[in-house]
Amino acid sequence: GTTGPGTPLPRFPDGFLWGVSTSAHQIEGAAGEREPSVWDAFAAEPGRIKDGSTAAVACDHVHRHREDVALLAGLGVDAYRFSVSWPRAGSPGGLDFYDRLVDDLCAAGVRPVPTLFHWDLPARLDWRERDTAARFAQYVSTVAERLGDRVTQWITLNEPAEHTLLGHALGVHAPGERLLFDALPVAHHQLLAHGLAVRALRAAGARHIGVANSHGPTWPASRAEADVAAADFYDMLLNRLFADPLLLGAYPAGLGELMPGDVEADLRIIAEPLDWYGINYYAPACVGAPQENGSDVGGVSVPAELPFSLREIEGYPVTDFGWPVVPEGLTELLTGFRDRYGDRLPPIVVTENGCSYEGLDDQARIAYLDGHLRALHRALAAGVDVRGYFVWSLLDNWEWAEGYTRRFGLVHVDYATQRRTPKASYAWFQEVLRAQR
Ligand code: GBH
Repeated sequence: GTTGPGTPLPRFPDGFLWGVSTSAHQIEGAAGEREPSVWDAFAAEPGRIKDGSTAAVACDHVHRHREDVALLAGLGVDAYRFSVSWPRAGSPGGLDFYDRLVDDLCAAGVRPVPTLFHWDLPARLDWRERDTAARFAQYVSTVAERLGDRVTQWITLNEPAEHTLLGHALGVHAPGERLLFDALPVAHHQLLAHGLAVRALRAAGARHIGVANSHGPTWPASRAEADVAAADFYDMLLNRLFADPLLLGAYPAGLGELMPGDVEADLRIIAEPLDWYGINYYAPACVGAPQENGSDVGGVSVPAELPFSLREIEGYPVTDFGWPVVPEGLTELLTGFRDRYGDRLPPIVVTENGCSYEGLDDQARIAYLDGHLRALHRALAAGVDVRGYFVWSLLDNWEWAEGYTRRFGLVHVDYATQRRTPKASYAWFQEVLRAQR
């Protein structure tokens, strides 16, 4: 054939940014050296985490970051997307760790790309409170003052959509609230926090500011009117609710009225211009009308009282997590974004893409990444301005409610010994990067 892992990938544009991603709570450990986050409290509740584990140690990255930076340098990536833990940054000496990490990355020739919030809210705070947005901006200023002399590229939030849906509406992530539609203020406050953070970063002289939003095409379960309507509703909640305010300065019709505060004034803050727009893509969602018993797909159970249900996507291979492998969904997503947002859309960076498979000889991960890079290239060929691609993830890590049972890394981690072993996919990606130079 002419495609697939056997044939070389097409050439990506000069200056295309190649990277890998992680997040603080999932790799850092050293939980005793920071204040508690909502995830510490959540994981301590029996039955919340599949294997009963916590992220207290995780990959012990805080004490092993030198080794992990060496893995990044060996891989040959241009950039490393990590997150700053707000609970650590707020603890005495907490920013010293990021200071060292950034120094080590710069010394290794790897561009640091910090995300300022990746779900690990300090346990004393609550996104239902408007004030959390202002506190976030203060924390962001502190980080920018400390790291801004070496960090040029920033990400405000990771996936406020998933944090709202999974953490506050459905209760399968921290803080474990099941507010259903009463979770909408949580979305608004995160978006407001994003806008205030953009202002704080600009005030500190930052350029190259973006966000990392979770997006995917929404496929209706059938052509039946009820399924099409449910899919459109889901698309509004997961995609447009988070992209429209940032890119168009408006909520999708009907949602603004449900948000707290002076929404028009807030939207002017939320729509602060961005230098680039980050998209995390894993798979499309297949959505149909509500079902009598709700739905349970891909680790997310949706109760019957919501006006949609998630369905399995048939006819595609699935990862160990059960998520379908649909590379063309990435092309569809990227071209769809260009079509919807037109010249309001800044350059796109794919800030996460990856899959969970067991094993060191992870040919299925190679096939997944290869297929998605070709799909991204098709979007480039169709004229979408995509400037970079980050694999999720550098290391196997603590996969939230799934604990240590899902392995997304290019590098295997033996949690008993903390030994890191590069997988076949690490060598493959290294070769891809070499060939693109
Ligand atoms: C990201 O969330 C997170 O940013 C990251 O921390 C996490 O480790 C990583 O992904 C892997 O989970 O409909 O069956 O195809 C991703 C949120 C929610 C995206 C479920 C994919 C599809 C499930 N994901 N979704 S399915």
